[in-house]
Amino acid sequence: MTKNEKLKQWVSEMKKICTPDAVHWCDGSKDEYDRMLEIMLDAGIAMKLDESKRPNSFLFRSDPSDVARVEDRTYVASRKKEDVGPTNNWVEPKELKEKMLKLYNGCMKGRTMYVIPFSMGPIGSPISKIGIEMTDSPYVVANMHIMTRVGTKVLEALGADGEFIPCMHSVGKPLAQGETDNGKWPCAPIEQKYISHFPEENLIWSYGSGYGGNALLGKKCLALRIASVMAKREGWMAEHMLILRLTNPEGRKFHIAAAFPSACGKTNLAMLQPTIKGWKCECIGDDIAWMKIAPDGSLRAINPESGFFGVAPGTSYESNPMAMESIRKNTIFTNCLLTDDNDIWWEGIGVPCKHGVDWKGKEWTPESKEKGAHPNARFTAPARQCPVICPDWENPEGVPIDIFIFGGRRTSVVPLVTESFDWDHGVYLGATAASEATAAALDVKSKLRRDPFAMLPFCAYDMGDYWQHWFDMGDRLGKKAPKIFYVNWFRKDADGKWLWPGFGDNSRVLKWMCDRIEGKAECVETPIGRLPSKTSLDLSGVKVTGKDLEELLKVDVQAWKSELPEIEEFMNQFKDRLPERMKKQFAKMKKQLGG
Ligand code: SAT
Ligand code: MN
Repeated sequence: MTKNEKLKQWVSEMKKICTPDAVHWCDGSKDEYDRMLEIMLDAGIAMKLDESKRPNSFLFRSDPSDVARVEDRTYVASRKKEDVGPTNNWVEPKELKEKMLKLYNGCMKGRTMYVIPFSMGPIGSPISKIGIEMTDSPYVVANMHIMTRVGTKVLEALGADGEFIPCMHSVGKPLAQGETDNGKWPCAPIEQKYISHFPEENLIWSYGSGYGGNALLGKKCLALRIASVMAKREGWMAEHMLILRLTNPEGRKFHIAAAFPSACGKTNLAMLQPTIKGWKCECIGDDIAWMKIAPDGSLRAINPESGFFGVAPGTSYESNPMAMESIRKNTIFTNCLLTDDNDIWWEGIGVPCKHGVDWKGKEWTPESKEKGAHPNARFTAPARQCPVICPDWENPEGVPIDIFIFGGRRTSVVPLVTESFDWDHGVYLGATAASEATAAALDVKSKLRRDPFAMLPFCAYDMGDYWQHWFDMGDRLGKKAPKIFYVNWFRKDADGKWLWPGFGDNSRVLKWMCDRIEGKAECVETPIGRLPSKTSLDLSGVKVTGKDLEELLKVDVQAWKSELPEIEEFMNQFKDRLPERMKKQFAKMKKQLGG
């Protein structure tokens, strides 16, 4: 238990509303984790995988309606509508609470309410924050054990009057007397799902979904949405970024933070193994970066998480061997296919599967019309299991960021890599980032989606104000500001063939960035930014033809020009919150493209 009166009061208040059969304070022990899985095995919603192939690992099948984040059921409630801007679903806080309280009323009947004290970031780091999640889902407890630092040690750090971020969660499926889940993943129908944020009081209320970012509230809800507002208020940065360390043959360390929309190969890049001699790459985080300006003026980053919640399909020993190694044991799989020998499988895992049970629980063969694994099937694995986890990944001081990368999945137009002219231009590149659709969000259908800083679904205040925050951070960082680059690994030629080998060979592009910082690599000035000169990219030992390279580094001025009206329209939606400096960047770009 805790000495924190505010916490005690909140727990007893929610207990009265949700009426669980019992309350359990999570201690974060291995015993507790094992008990959660036992409960779910008994309820028939977890399956134990073969112990010799996949030690201590389990498979879950969610309800087919509960497989991803639901952006149109995600709300940001603030007193003034204009504070959330046009990219968030606004609701008046009182109205939303009234609606949700009706749902929370008695919602935990027949279940246990778990109180999960968790730390985002190493306990005691000046950049970390404490959250408390209350949930009726043992699946959430087990996943939070992996994804965050959970338990008694967090309550100790919180003390009697420490600050915490309350995160309320229920799957929204009370049980009648004697009823059990009986093999059915509990959740509420879509129109009853609410993923709600109250940034003015640092509060999260989630109802009706048991899956991923809707339910593991430390991740997208706290570490991005609530943290984005806190960061703006307090002068730091909460970003949707992987963090990695690249060490060159001379032993100089570079730290890179990179933002890509979900399912753009971010986890692959985070665990990249360089194909160039003498370069070493280590992973610090694969999804979120929290960054503060240190007393020495450098920008220091931590990974607030302690696990990977990665997209399974497409992950293989070829695309991401380090992720494959990370999930060999102690891993929770969700919505993967179950093989006949009790292991998991998914499309793109790199080995064939002749027969199994698909993510919906139906018999599956390669002839089946439907996919064996859901495209957004996931693994939850402890970060420490990654063979290339950086020895400094839990350093409470964080690592100093040298380079920011933005990017997206574009089969045309956008070249392999672009260096920004300066900080403001880099902010423009981040703000205009775009990608072709992802499977991580249920309800996003359009083909090309502008996703500024990969934060579109996660920035819980006006996007224009967020861009201004980036400009302000640049001013404060001055000469110590990281250099900003834009990449696109996904270019295809006219026949639909990939132009760039990707994966480990992406290290060649990262090397160019590091060499640019050291003044060792040449560039050519183009209207859209600085690109590698033909000979400055290290292509030793890789098969990229001269023609393909030319295409990868081509700036098609007409194509760029033709995207300007759409960019302008996108920016204009932020009206008077659109920073003057962003308007200036747009005007400059237009002029440079001769438009
Ligand atoms: O399900 S999550 O929102 O946590 C994963 C993702 O969208 O990247
Ligand atoms: Mn993500």
